[in-house]
Amino acid sequence: MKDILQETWMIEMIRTLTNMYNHGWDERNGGNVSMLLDEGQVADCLDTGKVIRIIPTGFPVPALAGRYFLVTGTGKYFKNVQYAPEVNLGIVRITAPGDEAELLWGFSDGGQFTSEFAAHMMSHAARLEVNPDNRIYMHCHPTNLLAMTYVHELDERAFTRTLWQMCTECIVVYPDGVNILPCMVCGTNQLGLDTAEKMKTARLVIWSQHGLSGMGNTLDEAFGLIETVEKAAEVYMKIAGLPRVNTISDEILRGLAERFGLTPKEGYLS
Ligand code: 2HA
Ligand code: ZN
Repeated sequence: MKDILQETWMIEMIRTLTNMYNHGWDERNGGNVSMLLDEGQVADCLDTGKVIRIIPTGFPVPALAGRYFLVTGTGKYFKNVQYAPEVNLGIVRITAPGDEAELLWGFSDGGQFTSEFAAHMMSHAARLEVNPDNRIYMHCHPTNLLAMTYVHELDERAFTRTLWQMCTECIVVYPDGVNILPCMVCGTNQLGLDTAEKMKTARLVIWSQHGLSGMGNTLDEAFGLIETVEKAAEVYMKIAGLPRVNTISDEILRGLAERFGLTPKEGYLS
């Protein structure tokens, strides 16, 4: 058996969570991340027949039956993960009806997965249908993006266009734009269902007055999406109260997309 704490994916998860904390995106117990693992990755380090305990999920996701996830714990602080990964993280396998999770490693203080597990699992199931290579769901509370949801209209097209106009990199990194949900009670199955629906058409979903979730094939991809949105939101918050003299034209935005062989969200450029 290999040492699970020395596996590349585990090291990358811990470094990414630490980095998210250091970016100020995950105050206190804010934020949560899950990573879909192959059975082989888990079996290299753990006896997959040895279930520590069963944790009910409170919703069925039959599409994920038998799938393995490394996920952050509820109430846990990202800043502490690097010092105690086995307390703050867990590896679970979704059971056949998809409404329970078998704990195989971690949450060693008796804890359980994030309160946003519904949004994670439902979004993984939805996103895998459009992209079978998706592995990551990442949620956090970036300051400028949050601020922007208080002062910018929440129309998805308008919000996306504003972000795209904040630096030339944006349309290249997220040509599908950002989808937006209104302010809702967090940790609910309804928020999970609505987030999953929004994740079918974009890899970024804003929860107004709460935060941002990104999905991707790798931790770097999900992190990079969030980082690029947050940079744009920071520029917006610096200029929002000032007279706007210049902008990035739709012609340039279209040119950027063409240059990188990308298709911007239909109808978002005029
Ligand atoms: O895990 O971020 O959305 C704490 C949260 C809830
Ligand atoms: Zn949150």
